[in-house]
Amino acid sequence: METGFIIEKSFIAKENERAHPDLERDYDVLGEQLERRGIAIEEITKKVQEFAVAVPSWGVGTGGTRFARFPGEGEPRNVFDKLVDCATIHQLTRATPRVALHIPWDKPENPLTLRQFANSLQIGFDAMNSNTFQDQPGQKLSYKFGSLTHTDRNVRKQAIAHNIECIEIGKQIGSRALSVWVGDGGNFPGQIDLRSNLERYLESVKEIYAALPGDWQLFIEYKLYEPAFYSTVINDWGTAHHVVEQLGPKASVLVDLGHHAPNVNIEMIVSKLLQFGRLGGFHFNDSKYGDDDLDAGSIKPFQLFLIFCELLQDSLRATRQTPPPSYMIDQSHNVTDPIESLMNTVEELRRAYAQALLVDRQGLLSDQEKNDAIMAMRKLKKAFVTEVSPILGTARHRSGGAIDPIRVYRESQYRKRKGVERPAVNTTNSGIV
Ligand SMILES: [Mn+2]
Repeated sequence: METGFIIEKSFIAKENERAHPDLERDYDVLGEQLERRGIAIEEITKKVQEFAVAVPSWGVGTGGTRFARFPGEGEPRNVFDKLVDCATIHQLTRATPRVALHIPWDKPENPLTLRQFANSLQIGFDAMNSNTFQDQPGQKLSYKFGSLTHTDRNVRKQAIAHNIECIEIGKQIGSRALSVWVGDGGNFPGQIDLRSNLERYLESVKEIYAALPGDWQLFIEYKLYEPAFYSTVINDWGTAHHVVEQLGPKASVLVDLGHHAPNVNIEMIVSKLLQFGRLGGFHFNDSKYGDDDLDAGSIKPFQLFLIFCELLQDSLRATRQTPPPSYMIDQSHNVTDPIESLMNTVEELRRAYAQALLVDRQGLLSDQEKNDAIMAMRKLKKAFVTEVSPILGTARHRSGGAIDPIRVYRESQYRKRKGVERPAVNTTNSGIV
């Protein structure tokens, strides 16, 4: 399998040489400022270097809306092309060593060939994502009126079998988790008996759980609405929590940041799921109105920071959740170059994490004990407004990545070259439409 154009290490090194003197100065100044606050910058940088997040294979193609999709230049035509794009993101950011696959969009003819190809690119695989929210060509029964919850047992059986197939493929490529999200629900009051709908779901998902290998995790993703506009079977974290409790220790709740009503306090949900030991992981993205799937931190960076504060707080506890939550991105890119958007998101996630690391925890605890609301809030704000970019650039540089990934990506002409290598095809199934 050919990779086509790949950005040379020497090219990144040359670009870094140009950016390094300024970065070093900024890093030294920030180091001094943090030292006055009793924070060792080196420790923060090391932790940031270790922060990793999985990229979604479906995120490297241009997405679309209910209205249209505007394909970009040099889009990946198949799963191999997608892996090359994902590996490029990891090469420049050094933060995305794993790719989450979506079946059947990425269904490999030979999983072992795919695994070897990924190995050659020095990336691995994250969670498998099943799809029973659309019909595939040649599929026997339709999911128009549901999948795992369908009133017809044969449709449910087909959807269960598909999820088990995802596990089987995942086992061969080295994945350790299955994420299940269903679009099942109703558009009209009365269309669905809400209670028996959830009962059927539980019956189905128990069969999937039974097929899960011992060292695998099952992530249950909830969503308030869409594609169904009136009711959804797993509509919120409470329902998802009930489901994972029914299933067993290998099941946990997946929080997709876009799957809530506007203004919901997501950091509070995160705190609770951690407390219950049931936070499986995240699908990071951002939104203004609904499940907009915009780049993380683009609309509500403070919320993202507060979520990382909760994650960090749990990780410091003796009773912290094990295993720790999995970090994944789930975005759709309609007006940007998907590779740039994903690198932008990776940077914003590391930024929120670095800012959370700067919170004066002892001071905050003491403010909380004294019920000093204003000082407690100001401690969070102080960490949030710290410009941590020099830490992010230094972390990438030390790990062999680019100081400025988007700049290096643009300078390399990667997209243009892929445009030549990958003539547009009409059958692309990348992106969520
Ligand atoms: Mn998601």
